[in-house]
Amino acid sequence: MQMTFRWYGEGNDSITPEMIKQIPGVTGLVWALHDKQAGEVWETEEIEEARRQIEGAGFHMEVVESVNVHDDIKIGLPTRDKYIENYKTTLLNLAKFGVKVVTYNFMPIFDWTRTDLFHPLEDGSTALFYEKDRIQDDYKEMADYILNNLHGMTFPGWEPERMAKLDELFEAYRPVTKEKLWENLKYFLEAIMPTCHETGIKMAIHQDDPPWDIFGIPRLLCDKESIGRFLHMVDDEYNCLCLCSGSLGANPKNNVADIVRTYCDRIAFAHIRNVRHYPNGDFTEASHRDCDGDTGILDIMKAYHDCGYTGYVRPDHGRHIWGEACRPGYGLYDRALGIMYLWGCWDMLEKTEGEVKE
Ligand code: DNO
Ligand code: MN
Repeated sequence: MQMTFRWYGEGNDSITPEMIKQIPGVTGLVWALHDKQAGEVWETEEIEEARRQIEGAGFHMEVVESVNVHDDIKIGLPTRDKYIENYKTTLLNLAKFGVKVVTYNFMPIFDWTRTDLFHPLEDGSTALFYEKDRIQDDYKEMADYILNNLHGMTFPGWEPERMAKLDELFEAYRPVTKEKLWENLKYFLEAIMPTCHETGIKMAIHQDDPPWDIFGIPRLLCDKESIGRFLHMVDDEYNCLCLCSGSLGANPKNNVADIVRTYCDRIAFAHIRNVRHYPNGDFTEASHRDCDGDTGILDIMKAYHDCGYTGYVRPDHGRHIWGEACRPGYGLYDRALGIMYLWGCWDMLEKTEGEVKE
């Protein structure tokens, strides 16, 4: 596996590449142009500036997270073709810089969704938390809460410009049934696959987080079956997954290690993190250590190892520990601890591989 770390860029992240350099085994920074709105072309000069920051610090920039998909593509409006053309141009531009994997998601309106960004845990740290009952009611209340707690930081999927038009967005998505959303995803992928072949870039879809419908809007990638449908729908080696253990793991019925084993050859990028469930359907994010949550981190690592996974990996969210003031879920300390846990599992699997048990 190739270890990476998500970095929000100079002036947009309190963590510097020099700090990340001191985490053992991290070779690449997972990056994006965070000022870009969905649908805009990422210009060569802008990518060049990102290269200066990332490669200048000694990291590769092969994984982008995310090039966001414009709502018109998800809704299936006639204007989608223009945005698809822009997407292809962005892929062509990214390929000039050696980008190999582009992560994206197809969640309508909201990206990942939580009701508490700093929920206290027993050990005095805080973590992202989802309270099931609160998501059933007012979407505006939840969006306001999230925006007010980002303390002015940009957060992909929660752009204030989009959040200001929430009613309009909900109205625009009204005719989009789950089946229509599947069709729109297929249309998008079929349109860009030739560019992926031309550039060698794999498209890696992130699962829906949480993996169920929220506020009455459909979500597609939620479990083993829907992931299978997705891969089969556009059966192309460039149509891949960013397999997110924490997103899928929010549903106790998902066996993430089994999903890894089933679709390993189509996983281009792995997000690894741990989630703990409560009997009432709430969940909290937890440390990466297997016994701190219910996601089965050890089984997942074993599954990747058994499959001979050579793709990219990153710790996904971390808790907020040691008083670090950071983006929700994206501090330095707990993600660095997470990486060391993942390496610990992996190194031991490597060492014991092939050893005959007495
Ligand atoms: C959350 C992330 C997601 C992910 C997007 C991919 O922290 O895992 O926001 O980046 O869904 O497009
Ligand atoms: Mn993720």
